[in-house]
Amino acid sequence: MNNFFNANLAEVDSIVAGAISDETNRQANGLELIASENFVSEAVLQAMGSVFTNKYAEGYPGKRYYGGCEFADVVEQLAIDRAKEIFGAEHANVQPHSGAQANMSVFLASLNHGDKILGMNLSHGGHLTHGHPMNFSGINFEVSDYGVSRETETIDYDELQRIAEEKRPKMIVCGASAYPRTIDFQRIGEIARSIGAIVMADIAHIAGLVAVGLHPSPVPHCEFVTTTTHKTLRGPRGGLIMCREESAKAIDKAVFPGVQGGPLVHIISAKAVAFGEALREDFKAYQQQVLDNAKVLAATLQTEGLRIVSGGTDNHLMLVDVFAGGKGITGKVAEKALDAVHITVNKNTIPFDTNSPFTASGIRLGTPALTTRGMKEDEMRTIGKLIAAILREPESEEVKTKVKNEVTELAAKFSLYAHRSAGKIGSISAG
Ligand code: DSN
Repeated sequence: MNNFFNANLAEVDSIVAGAISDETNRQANGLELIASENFVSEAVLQAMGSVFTNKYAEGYPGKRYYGGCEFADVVEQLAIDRAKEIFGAEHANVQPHSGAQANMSVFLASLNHGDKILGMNLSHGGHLTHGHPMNFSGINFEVSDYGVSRETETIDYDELQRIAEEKRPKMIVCGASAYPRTIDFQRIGEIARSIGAIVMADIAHIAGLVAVGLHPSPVPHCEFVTTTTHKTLRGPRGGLIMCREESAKAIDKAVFPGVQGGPLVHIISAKAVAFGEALREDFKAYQQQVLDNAKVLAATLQTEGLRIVSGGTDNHLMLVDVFAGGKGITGKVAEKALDAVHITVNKNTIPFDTNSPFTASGIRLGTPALTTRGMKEDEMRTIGKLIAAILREPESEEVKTKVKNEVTELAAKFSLYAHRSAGKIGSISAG
């Protein structure tokens, strides 16, 4: 039995250990530009891989359905207190396993089956859980949508006001997965109040920027604020809900027992660590660099002749129109061509796209992960040129070889989880 507790993963399961090792190397050797991804600290990784995974703790700190929760209470209360401090929220629930479950819990707490909601169109940058017909939100509620204007490719708030007055939703859902511009939460809050609706702001993408005041906060203007914890916020994969004191009980009841059973205490402990990191002064400098890097990357791509949706970016991401009305390549081809040289991005529809979501006219690029590695403006200029070279000649073996070599050289200068590299996974003992 001793071996059960002491053996390294590599000895117990070489296939899984091998895949983890390969993934560690893939992350280290490539350039990660998926806007929703990031690299957590070793401290966050250790908390995630801790013995808290063994613990059931249904309920909330001080009110559990299981014995032995005293240390689970410590980490959950810490995560709650830190989340409230970061965002200036009256109440926080740190148990949602994901952003989707956070959103589902808000809907359960505040809507009835068949109620009307108004969410941002997915192909204009919204999210599946904001009312897509295939998602629980679209299946259970009557959905209308708003989007961006054709001219500016930014949210058309006058049109949003008009739709809200016409449709009279009970809830307006704002926040986005692929929107490069500042969101005017104050204006959306005013629109909602003018028709007696409530607002849920899903800040999954921009949470890190909001945390340090580099994007206006929705907290004063919206009844509910949800986020994932693993994007710009740079924590473990998971969700978080914030609300006013008056909705605290309803939210806690909706998360458990409404949507979930036992919380993932190991993940909650890692959320506490990440929130502690977000309260440090250097987190603000990190988020500022994320923004600076995004601006330089977008400008470089524009100089290289690519069209950036809405003409630029105010946040950590940008949408590049690679299709250019048929003169370029599809997002699908672009994603594959960049993947081949170890630049990881995702294809993405652009507003008023004529291609399907599976083909798409654009790619979405974000700077949070590369910024965590320590890359700055100079690297962004280099990467912008490399991306443009591939998009110009996606079939050229000569260009691919040259770019791949440059990617490898650049990645090697910014080490990532070096001590977790091949062959050492099973020997990580901390946690
Ligand atoms: N899948 C996430 C993203 O990439 O933006 C949103 O949930």
